[in-house]
Amino acid sequence: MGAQWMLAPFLALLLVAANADVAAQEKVIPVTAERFKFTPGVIEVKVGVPVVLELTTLDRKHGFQVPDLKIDETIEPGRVTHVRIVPDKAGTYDFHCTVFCGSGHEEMAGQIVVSP
Ligand SMILES: [Cu+2]
Repeated sequence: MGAQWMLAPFLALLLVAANADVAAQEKVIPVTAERFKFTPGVIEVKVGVPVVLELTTLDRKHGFQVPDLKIDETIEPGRVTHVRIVPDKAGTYDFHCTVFCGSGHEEMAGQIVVSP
């Protein structure tokens, strides 16, 4: 014991800072799901700019599917589902809930708009 133990807390701090830095480079877009909508309903991103969707639910289990981007996730209560997107083509991509959640389930949908 001695100098090594004194250094340990500093090393830990440096690692945390490094991780925060990496995360800060990617734009995080929080998206909430609830009966029977997603907020925001329109997610705007840009070609070539990676984003991380941070999906959470306010009530029960829902799904998040974007067929054209091959994304198919579930959103569980108490959990955060991360979806990383690197848009490579401009366009409008529809998404919808895939877990039946009640009378408005069919309308639970939105769009990812990728601009050039
Ligand atoms: Cu739903």
